[in-house]
Parts: sequence; C-alpha cells; structure tokens
Amino acid sequence: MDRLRVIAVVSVIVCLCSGSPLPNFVVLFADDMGFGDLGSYGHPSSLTPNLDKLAAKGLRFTDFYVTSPVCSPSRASLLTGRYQTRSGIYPGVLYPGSRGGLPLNETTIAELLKPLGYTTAMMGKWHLGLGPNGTFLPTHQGFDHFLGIPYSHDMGPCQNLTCFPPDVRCFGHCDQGVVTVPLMYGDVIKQQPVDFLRLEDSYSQFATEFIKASANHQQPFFLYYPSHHTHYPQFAGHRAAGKSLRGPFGDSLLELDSTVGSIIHTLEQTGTLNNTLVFFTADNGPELMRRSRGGNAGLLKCGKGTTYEGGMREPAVAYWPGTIQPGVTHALASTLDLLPTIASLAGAQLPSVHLDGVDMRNILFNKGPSERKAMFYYPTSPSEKLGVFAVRTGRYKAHYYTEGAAHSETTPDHDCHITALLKKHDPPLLFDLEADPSENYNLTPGDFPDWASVLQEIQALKEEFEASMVFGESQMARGSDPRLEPCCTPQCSPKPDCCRCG
Ligand SMILES: [Ca+2]
Repeated sequence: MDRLRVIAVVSVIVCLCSGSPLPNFVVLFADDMGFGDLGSYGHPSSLTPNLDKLAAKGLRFTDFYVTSPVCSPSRASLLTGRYQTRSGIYPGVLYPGSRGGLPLNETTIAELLKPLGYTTAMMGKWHLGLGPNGTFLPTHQGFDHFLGIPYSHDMGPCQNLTCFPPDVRCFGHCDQGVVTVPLMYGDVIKQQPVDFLRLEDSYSQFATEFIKASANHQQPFFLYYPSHHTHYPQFAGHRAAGKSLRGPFGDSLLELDSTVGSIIHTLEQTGTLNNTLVFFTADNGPELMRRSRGGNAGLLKCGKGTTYEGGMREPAVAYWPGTIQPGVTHALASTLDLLPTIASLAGAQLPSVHLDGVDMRNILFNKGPSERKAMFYYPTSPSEKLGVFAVRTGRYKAHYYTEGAAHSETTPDHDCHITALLKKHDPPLLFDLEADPSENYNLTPGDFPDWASVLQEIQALKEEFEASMVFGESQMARGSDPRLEPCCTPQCSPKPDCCRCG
C-alpha cells in the first residue's frame, strides 16, 4: 500500500470513529424565476452577487428540472421526492380556502430528518395547504418552526398594499374576493395583511436566529426557504428597492439575493458553513405574461404553465465549501432528487413508498453521471388519460402533447400562448436539447437516422413510468370553502375585508 493510500484509509477510519457531526441542509427555492434570470446564468442586468458567488464556488447545474410548470405541485415533489400526481397535488394549485393539502401521510425531508435529532425550520411561501384548523401547515409536516405565508402572496387583494418604499402601491390587483394575505408564525396569524416592506428582513432575522440557536445547541439543522421572490407582485424593502438595474423584478431578485448573502454570512459566523450543504433552485419558469415585470427563460422556449423547457428547467447550484468542488455539471437532475440525496448524506431512512428521486451524490462529489434515466413532464393539470406530456432521456426530448398557457402570453412565440390549444403529436415531436436547447428544430427520420430507435427508447421509458404511476386522490378536487380562509379576527364581519391585525 503506498503512502497516500495509507493516509486515505487512516483518515476514513478517523472520520468514522470520531463520529463526525451530521451535515446541515439549507434549501433555497425561488419562485417563478426563469432559467435566464441570474447573472451567473447569463442575464445582463440582474444583480445577484451572492447567488453568483454560490454558482462560482459551487456546482452549477445546466439540466435541472422541477416536476410541474406551477407552484404547489413543484413544492410537493421537492419535499417528498415523489411526483405530485402520487401525493394528489393536482390539478393546478391550492387556494386560501382549499380543503385539501399535502397529505399528512406523505414523508417530507423535514420528517425524514427529525428522528436523527435535526431541528427544522421553514420560512417563506408554503403553498401546500392550510385546511381546517391549519391541518396542513408546515408545523404538521415536520417543521419545528414556521414563519411565512401559507400560499402565494398574490392570493389576496393587493391594490391598496405597499410593495416598494416609500409608498408605491403593488402593481395590479392580485386575487379579489378573498382575505388579504396573512403572515403566520407557527399556526398563528401574526399580521394581516402582511407588510411587504419588512417581510424579507423578518425572514433574514428568523434565519439568523435559527442557525445561531442550532449551532449553540450543536444540533444539526434543516432550513427550507421557499422565497416569495420573484413571483408577482414584486416587492422589496429599503435595502433593495430601486437598487437594481432591472426595475421591480430586479429589485425583488436583489432582495432575495441579499437574504441568501445573510444566510451564508451566518453560516460562516457560526462555524457551520463547512458542514452545510446549501442547495439553491427555483420552482417553475417565468411568468412571461407580466412582460418586463416577469422573469426570463433565457434561451429556453416559453415559460410558466407550459411543458416546454422554459416552464420547467431551472437554475440550480449546490454549494458546500471544501466538500463540493466548483464547476458545472450537465447531469440530468431534479428537485425530486433532493430527498434521497439528503437522506443518504444524513444516514436517514427512506420512507417505504414509491420514490421518483435518485441519489445525486455521484454528481455532487465526483462530477459523475446522473443515476436519473429520464425526466417526465406533467402539465399544470395532469390526467391519467393523457399521461405525461413530454419525456427527456439523455439529450433527447419527445413531446407527446403541447399546450400554451396564459402565464406564458406576450412573447413573440405563439406556441407559448393560451391560443395554442392542446395538441397531440403522433409521432411525437423530437428535439436534441444539447444541439438545440431552444426546441426550435423538430428532428425527422430524414435528417436524423436514429429517429425511430430514440423514439422507441423514449416510448419504453414512458410506458414503464406510467405503469408505475398511481394517481393519489386529488386534493384540489376537494374544493374550497371561504370559511377556511385565514382570518386573524375570526368573529369579525363583513368578511373578507374585516380580517385585519398586527
Ligand atoms: Ca411558482
């Protein structure tokens, strides 16, 4: 045995014997941010110095996917490692009065870590249900602490709210006829309507206190921060308002970036940074209908609401100084893979259910290939009858169905618009995403000799996947009840306008 190998073996033994502390996990999840929105992903005028630093010093993914082009299902998959169809988070998204939510028998990342002694916290946008008596809140899904909004911050009237200092009203009206958006702490409404100008600072402070307390108690921790940024309506407090080059969207992005910076700073200060995996990504593509106030999918086709690349391919960065080497990976990966990866890093037991995620350790630590064979693209409203709309394996993607979306209106590409009705493709459209990431050039048997064999392979993967898919009972089909909308003054009238506090 040569000297280097002896040293390597000895250090492995030392590491095992000294019972090295369990790693911490910080998962950052932006909202409606496109593939092209970060400086590190090519945006010319975004200011994202902290996220760009993570990208430069961490592992940056080019082929990373969420499982849905809208919010609630994306979040269900991230936290459970399972497609949203299994947990019933379809079709569309949950609303303030929804009766349903992420079923409590689903195992979240937080619940997986709890038995190992982790302390867990979530701040920001939940969007996996509220339900009667707050049944579906994060505190019932493995999170010890929760500060945030239980759904999207446009799901309540916003025309009289302030989104930028000193008193700039929020752009647009948001959803009418429901209660204004509440800020919750645990299961209790702390403020209604939420104060957008101070919201991000309160998250920053919450994260700092949580990390410091965990470090003081030498307790491993999991912090999940699904941000409201950069979803409509954009907002920002004094630190970021007017400070970007890109208007309201840029300011909102800059505010998120500064919270990321503050979290990294706290990890450094507490000496926990070198034992923490920080993972940043975003749910679904940009809401192009907001025009220059929406995000940007870069060179990808269409955005939110569609199963084109722009709807579901997202920026993603894994950052762990000293453990993950800086670089870029083209490995196929997904939010589905976070749960199995975190489980293996912590030594947690996987839930005994059908998981769709795979372990990403080989990508993270060896820049090796992905264990993921394929990515399946479900539309906003999946059905057993139509199944998946598209399948990617390796460099090839086949579209069995395509459909435009209101969320992707206004760009010059008419395939993205709501007027592009559901269309079946038989044979499927076939794109080479490496040579043609913008999905511009449909391959044909004439120009691509392997056309038939590639489509055959994709068809086989699709059939195998769909044979394994059991649709859970739709939580959205349980409907909604205005009496379930969160109201901090429950006895007041007339509702919903009387619900105000803080
Ligand atoms: Ca979203």
